[in-house]
Amino acid sequence: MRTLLGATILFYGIFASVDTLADIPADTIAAMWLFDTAGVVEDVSGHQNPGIVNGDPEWIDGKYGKAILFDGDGDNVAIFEVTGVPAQGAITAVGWIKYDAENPGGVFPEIVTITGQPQRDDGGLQIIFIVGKANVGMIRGWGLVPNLAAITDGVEVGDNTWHHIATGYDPETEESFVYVDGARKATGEGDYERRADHIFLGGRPHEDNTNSPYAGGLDEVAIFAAALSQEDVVRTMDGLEEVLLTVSPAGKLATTWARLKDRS
Ligand SMILES: [Ca+2]
Ligand SMILES: [Ca+2]
Repeated sequence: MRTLLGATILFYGIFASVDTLADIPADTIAAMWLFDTAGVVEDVSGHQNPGIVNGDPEWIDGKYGKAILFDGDGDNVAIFEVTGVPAQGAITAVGWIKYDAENPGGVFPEIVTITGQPQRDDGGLQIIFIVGKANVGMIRGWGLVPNLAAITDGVEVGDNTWHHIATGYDPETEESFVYVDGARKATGEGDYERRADHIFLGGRPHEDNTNSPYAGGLDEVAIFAAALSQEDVVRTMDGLEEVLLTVSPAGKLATTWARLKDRS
């Protein structure tokens, strides 16, 4: 009987620790765009980071609900005067991408870009971008001081099906990281301190821009002021709305409001 009781305590102990590992604190959700309403890019995180839609992106069937489809020619989403997204310390960006490696857009298509100004030479930072038409990575301090990078090598993501990407930086290990479909595929070293004034989705909207346009689908993008564990990354793959409903009363209000507006 004593042995059975011990086993029971051990059993619950294991479950409790797994549950703790998978916790995403609500106050670390800095921005969340679900793309479920055509023509509109709302931030359902509870922060005020709505997107301005430039060009003529389409809304397609997404991984969850609808998704935005950039054509690589003048399409992007601009978020100005960003609130809640850290310029230093822990950060993670997640999102679902769907693109054809034969036509990903520009030379270095950027999917989620966090920066000071739209131009690259102010020491802006980029999170989630495509390298060599098929690999994904993240880099910070683009331009004169590219002091942090993690890029996958030989990971197939350009097969025109949905893939989940998570990139970020963990100050405790001083490592940047890239997860593809829930598995860690690249790690980089280094620290960073950059600006987080604006965010661009699908490339940056400045003139003569041939490098950064992204051609492809994008769904369920969120930025966390935290270095998500692998368990947390996997959890976001089950749907961001579920994450939001579970952890954030403010987010719950925001999504409810968005749905009410959809009906009207
Ligand atoms: Ca969606
Ligand atoms: Ca276009």
